[in-house]
Amino acid sequence: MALYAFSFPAFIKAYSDPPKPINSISFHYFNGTDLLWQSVHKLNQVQAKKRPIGVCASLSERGEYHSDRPPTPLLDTINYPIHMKNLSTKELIQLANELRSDVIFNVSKTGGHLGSSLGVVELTVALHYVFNAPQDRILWDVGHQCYPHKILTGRRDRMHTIRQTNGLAGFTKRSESEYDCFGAGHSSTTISAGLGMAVGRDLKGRKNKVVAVIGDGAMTAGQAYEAMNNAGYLDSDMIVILNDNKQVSLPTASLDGPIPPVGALSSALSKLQSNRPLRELREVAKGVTKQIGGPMHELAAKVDEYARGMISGSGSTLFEELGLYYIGPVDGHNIDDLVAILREVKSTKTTGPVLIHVVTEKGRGYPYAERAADKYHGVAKFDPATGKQFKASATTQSYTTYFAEALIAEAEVDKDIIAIHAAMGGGTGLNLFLRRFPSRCFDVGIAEQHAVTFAAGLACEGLKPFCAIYSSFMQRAYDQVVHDVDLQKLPVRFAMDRAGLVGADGPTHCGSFDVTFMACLPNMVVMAPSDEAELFHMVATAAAIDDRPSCFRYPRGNGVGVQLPPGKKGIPLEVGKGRILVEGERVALLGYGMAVQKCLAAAALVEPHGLLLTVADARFCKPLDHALIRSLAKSHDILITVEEGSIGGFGSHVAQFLALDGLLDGKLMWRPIVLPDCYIDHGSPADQLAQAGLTPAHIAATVFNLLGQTRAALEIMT
Ligand SMILES: Cc1ncc(C[n+]2csc(CCOP(=O)(O)OP(=O)(O)O)c2C)c(N)n1
Repeated sequence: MALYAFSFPAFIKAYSDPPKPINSISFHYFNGTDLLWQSVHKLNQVQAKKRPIGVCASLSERGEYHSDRPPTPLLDTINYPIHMKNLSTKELIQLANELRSDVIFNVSKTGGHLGSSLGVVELTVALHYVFNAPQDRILWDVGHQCYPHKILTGRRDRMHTIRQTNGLAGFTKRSESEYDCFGAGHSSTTISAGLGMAVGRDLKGRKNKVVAVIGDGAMTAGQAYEAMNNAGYLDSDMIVILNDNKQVSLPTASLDGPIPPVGALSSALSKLQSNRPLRELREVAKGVTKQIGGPMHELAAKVDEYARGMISGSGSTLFEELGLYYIGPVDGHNIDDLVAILREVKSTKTTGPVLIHVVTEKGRGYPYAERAADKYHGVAKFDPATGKQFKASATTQSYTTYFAEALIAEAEVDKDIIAIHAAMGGGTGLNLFLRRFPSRCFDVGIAEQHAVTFAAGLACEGLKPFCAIYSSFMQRAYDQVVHDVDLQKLPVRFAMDRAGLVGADGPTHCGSFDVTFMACLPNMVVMAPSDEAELFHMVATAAAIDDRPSCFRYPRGNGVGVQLPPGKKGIPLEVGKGRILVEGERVALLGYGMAVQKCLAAAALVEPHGLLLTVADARFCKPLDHALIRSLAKSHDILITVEEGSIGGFGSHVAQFLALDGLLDGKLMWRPIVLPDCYIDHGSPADQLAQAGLTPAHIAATVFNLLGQTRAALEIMT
């Protein structure tokens, strides 16, 4: 780390240089001529378009929003960052305003992540103005705030397809654009990846910059600290931008309005912003800078204020302790300041890792988002003029809500039940639990690993922890599940929401692997409800299992409409016992979890063909119901297992048992239907199911094929 990074002469030189004309952008670190050619081509494009002079103010600037597409005369001339390079500060501000209007209009038509994108509009403009992506690497943590970045990097004309089948992804995605230098969806990865890129650059002898933008929420995860610790040690040049908007957890954490951000980091950041002695120090720095005199002094003061404001003394920050040079806090909506700081950091040689603390407001510039408790973090389609979202009304509640209700019912009668989530109070439904039992609900921040071991500790003390973590986020805490929970046979209960395909969020959020990675653990009870009533019973079952860990998975979406148990209180199931739902002949469909519903629908599809199928609900993957499987295998010619999970899950456990029990040595035909061995892109749930081959029609076609009725199989698929 080099604390001389902001020496005055360097600064004055950097700032007294006029903005570089486009044709002087340095290409010396380009690989080959392709990129150079592309950039020259883009340059020609922008020169060919005449930029309107005195363009009218955007709606965003005037604070007005209409249902129609807003005028964006300046943004219309910008297809790639290179088209921005000659803009004045005033034009950059206008560009930001138009960009904001464009994001709002686009998201109003598609739904998606809005609040976080609005918060980084100015930052995105400043970054793409100062740095030269894609050669300079700009990484967006989580990637949910990248809509302005997508618009400025050649994807504006496809923003109306975002999160839809065959459309743009809702997060950054390497295969989508060279400007998305790192794919995301799960949080807190950018400092690690950025550091890898910085070290890779050094090893290859390149000179490009690496900028990782990470939110204060994402900064709560251990990986971010692991990366900063290593960055401070390796001392490679990279820039970390901490986007501090005071929302650490998803804003739905509480039903009763905003709550203070969880975690000590957040209060430390607040202190950094309000610390009086440090403010005075900055004033001193400003005074010193003024002695330079001349027209530059005000700008110099501004930069120096930021650059020196937090330096050392008793104000040495956590980041500096870790070896990052801290600059901040910077107003993240002030383009002038952002550009000045970024330019300065960019032009300084060998700084080591630098952290720029940028303060922004989530939902910024869209009054409806700013006012909303959730800042319109994720929205359905809406009318930009009124902010009113068009949410489809449903006759049943989400599985998430049923889970919360079931857990509340258990907690009413068992004071030892504790709920834990990792910054996902709304997503897991535990905001409902928090309201009922404020002292028994823990939001640990985006820290799934910690959540699991924290739960293990609670279990050691005789409490009954329920860890509610999305299936895909559970991946991050796997060693904790194995080493801290399963190995010690601690009764931690894992409620895994968003199991199976998840639609618009795509493969990063798809819950494909949980059955596979949970059911291979020796002590774990692994179960999956086939409907919402079963979910109530499985919550009760998990509460009752107090001598070993247990888990259950349930999907995104709403219940199927079955009757709920009396008093909405589940009854513990016999562990390891499945059930037969329909008695048929020749063919048995053995479903796991929600796939049971598809088995029932498939049975209904083949019934008109004179086939009555047996449909069974396995309920448990571990322990398996050996008696049920043996009986199905012996009394049917064909046994098909169906699950919305990866290879290696329920079907594999059934196959293992069938083989060892000798049941595959005779006439039985066994077929597994699982998710295909590939990642399924974002899209509508129906499209995803079809792509996965997991619709009732696919199951029915499998039955027909195995029975030799190939024409019927073809017909049912058309
Ligand atoms: C590992 C992981 N856990 C949980 C989430 C869900 N999640 C998405 S955004 C978010 C909050 C991120 O906060 P922050 O980084 O401050 O960004 P902001 O939304 O405030 O802009 C969370 C918890 C995730 N993406 N990844």
